Amino acid sequence: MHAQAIPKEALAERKAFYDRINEFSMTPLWEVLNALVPRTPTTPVVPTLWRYSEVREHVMEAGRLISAAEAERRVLILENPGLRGQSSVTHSLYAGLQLILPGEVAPAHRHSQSALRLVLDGEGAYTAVDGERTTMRRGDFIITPSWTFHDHGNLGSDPVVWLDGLDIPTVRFFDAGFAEPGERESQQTSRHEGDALARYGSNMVPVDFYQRPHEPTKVFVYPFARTRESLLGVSKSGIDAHFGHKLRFVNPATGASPMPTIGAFSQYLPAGFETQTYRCTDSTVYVCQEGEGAAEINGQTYRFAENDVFVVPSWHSLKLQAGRGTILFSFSDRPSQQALGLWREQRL
Ligand code: GTQ
Repeated sequence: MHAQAIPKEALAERKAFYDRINEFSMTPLWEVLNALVPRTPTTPVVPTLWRYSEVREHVMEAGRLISAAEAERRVLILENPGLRGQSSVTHSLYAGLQLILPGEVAPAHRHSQSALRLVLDGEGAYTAVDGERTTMRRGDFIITPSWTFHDHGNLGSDPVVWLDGLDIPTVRFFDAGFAEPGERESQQTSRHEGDALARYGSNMVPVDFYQRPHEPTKVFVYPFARTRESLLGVSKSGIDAHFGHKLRFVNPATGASPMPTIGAFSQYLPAGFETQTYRCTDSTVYVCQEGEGAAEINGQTYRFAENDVFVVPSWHSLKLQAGRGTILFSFSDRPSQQALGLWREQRL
C-alpha cells in the first residue's frame, strides 16, 4: 500500500505512540485495515480430508477408553488444522464422529446449539428428539434443532458411528449458549416412530399448522432412501455443469433451511462426471455417502471414498470428479450468511 519508504525516525515515533495508546486499550486502524476489510475473503480454514478407513480405528478405541454415559457424548472432534484448539471444522461450524456401542445411552439434554447427524456406520441406534425416536439407518440425515431435548441409544449389536455437525462456533461467537440436562436419561416418548414424517414431511401439514419463516422444521429425519430416490429421479433430466444433480434440504412447511444456522445439501454425480469450477463464501463440510471420487480444491487434489469427510474453505475453487456414481452430503453456514446478506458465489 505504502508507495514511498517511511523514514526510520517516523516509524519509531509511531511505534512509541502505539505503545502509549496501548495503555488505553486503543490501537491504530491503519496498521490493520487491509486485513480487516480484505478485497476478497480470507480464511484460516484449510482444505482437509479425513479418511474413514484411517480414523475408524481411533473412534473404536475411544469406545474402549470411556463409556458413552461417562463422556455424555463420546465424540472425536474433527478439528480443522487451521483452527486447532478451537473445536471447529470451519470458522462457524463444529464436526465430530460420535460412537455409541450396543446397550449404551447418551443421556437426554438440550442446548441452544443446533445439531445434525449423518449416519455413517452400523445399525440399531436411535435418536430421540422432542418425544419421538427415529431409528438411525446409514445415510439418514437427522436434526436436533435449538433447545429440543435429544438422547441417543443403541438397541442393536453393532457399534454405530455418525457424523455430528453443530453450530457451536456460531453460538460461541454470539456468546449465546445455554444447556440443560434432561430429567431422565432417556426421554419418554410421546409419539410413535414416524409421526413427524407423516405429519409434516409428506407434502401435507396438520390443518391448523403454521410456521414463521425461520422456525426450524418439525421433520427431524430425512431418510436416505428418500433422498437417494429424489436424486436419482432428478438425474433422469438435465445435469448442472457446476453441481451435477444437487438438492438442498428444506423445512417442507416453509421452504427455508431445516435449521436457521446450518444448511444441508445432497448431490449425485454420475460415474465419470466432472464439475466445472465453483466457489462460494460458505466454507463447506462434505461427506461421501456413496461411490468415490476426487475434489480439486484450489488446485490440490483430494481423493475420497465412502464415509470420508472433507472441508472446502470459503472462496476456494472446487472441482468435483466422480469415479463411480457418487452421492455427496454437505453442510455449511449458508443460511446464516444469506440471512445477513453476505453470501456470494461464483461459477467459473
Ligand atoms: O449429540 O448432543 O458432537 O451436545 C457435541 C455436542 C454431539 C449431542 C456433539 C452435543 C452432541
